[in-house]
Amino acid sequence: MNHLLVTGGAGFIGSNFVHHVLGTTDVRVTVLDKLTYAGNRASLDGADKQRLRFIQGDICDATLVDELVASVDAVVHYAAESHNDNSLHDPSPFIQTNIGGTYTLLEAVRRHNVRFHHVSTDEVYGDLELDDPDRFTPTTAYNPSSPYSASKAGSDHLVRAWVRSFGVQATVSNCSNNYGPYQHVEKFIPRQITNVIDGVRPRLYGAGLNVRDWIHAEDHSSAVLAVLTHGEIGRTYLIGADGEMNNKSVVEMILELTGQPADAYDHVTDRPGHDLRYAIDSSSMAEIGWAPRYTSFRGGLAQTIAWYQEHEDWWRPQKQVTEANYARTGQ
Ligand code: NAD
Ligand code: TDX
Repeated sequence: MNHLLVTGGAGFIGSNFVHHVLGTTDVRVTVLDKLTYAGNRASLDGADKQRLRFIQGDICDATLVDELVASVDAVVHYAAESHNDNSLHDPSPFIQTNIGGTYTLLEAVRRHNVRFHHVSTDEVYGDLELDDPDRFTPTTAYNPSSPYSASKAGSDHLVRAWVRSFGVQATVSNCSNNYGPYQHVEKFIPRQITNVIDGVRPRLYGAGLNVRDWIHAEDHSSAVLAVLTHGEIGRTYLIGADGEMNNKSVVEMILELTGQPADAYDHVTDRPGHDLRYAIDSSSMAEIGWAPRYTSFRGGLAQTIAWYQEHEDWWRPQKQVTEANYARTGQ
């Protein structure tokens, strides 16, 4: 593989992946990104300009997608509307981009017989009880809760159908919650870190007992590259790093690492339909020789806090509008 098309490469996980690929391989990368509110061209600053081409455009634009897909060896598909809370207020762009955009890409890779990797989420499986000994596996039944997770589930099903019906050379990965640099301040961890920087108390939805299975975005990137190079066509891989923690504990750790009192947070209105717990069995990744490098969540979180403290110019322009949106729902 010499040349990758990375959709959503100016978003959080996509930009981490582009830096990872350019930093660890000789591969050339073309990024296709619409630069929605969630995309930021500055997230690609510092990347090797000789091997990176940036195209601002929509994955639903069939003509543009066809032209770009025809020029690469493989597509890694990150572009999506990604925030659950937004999907509860206006599901429409989630259906357009996550389902319509994935369909447009699948038709192009089918025409040009190009390898495709679809990046998805563990949220397609719904949620687990707090005391359930089980974790999600590649055979867990789909049971999405929100418009976001339902649209990602729909896109996963399209990929599987295009593999089976048309022989498209595709793999799928479903990953747990990511944290790390370049994550939009609407998301849980960067929202709380930047609140603390601004002297505002962190906001926990409901009792804060919901559990997420945290993985550093750098580990997600190495995992996707491993699936792209060693994955079996047609298979689904579950990516996780044994990082289960409830939201209250995460907030308390942020407060502790920033020298604040451990109880300096507020409980706010819960998210409707809020998934209780996600947990990933990542043995499908061990099979292809992948393991996470960030085995200490505390260490990765401390590094992430430092990144936000040092990159205020990157997140500051988004902060006020994001908080104004949350204020409308009392969150
Ligand atoms: P993000 O919202 O930070 O970035 C999404 C990117 O896609 C943005 O740059 C945006 O401009 C771009 N985009 C949106 N609509 C587009 C369109 N129509 N055409 C072209 N570009 C478009 O999202 P993220 O958190 O980086 O998530 C990336 C992918 O990883 C998504 O598919 C998401 O479902 C998946 N995922 C995310 C997580 C997580 O914890 N954030 C976990 C598992 C899987
Ligand atoms: O202010 C907050 N307070 C709070 O308690 C916010 C923004 C969130 N939360 C809670 C809700 C969740 O239980 O924190 C948890 C994490 O919330 P999000 O960052 O919105 O992530 P989540 O809904 O779990 O989804 C994320 O992981 C899976 C990504 O946004 C998805 O794109 C990915 O598929």
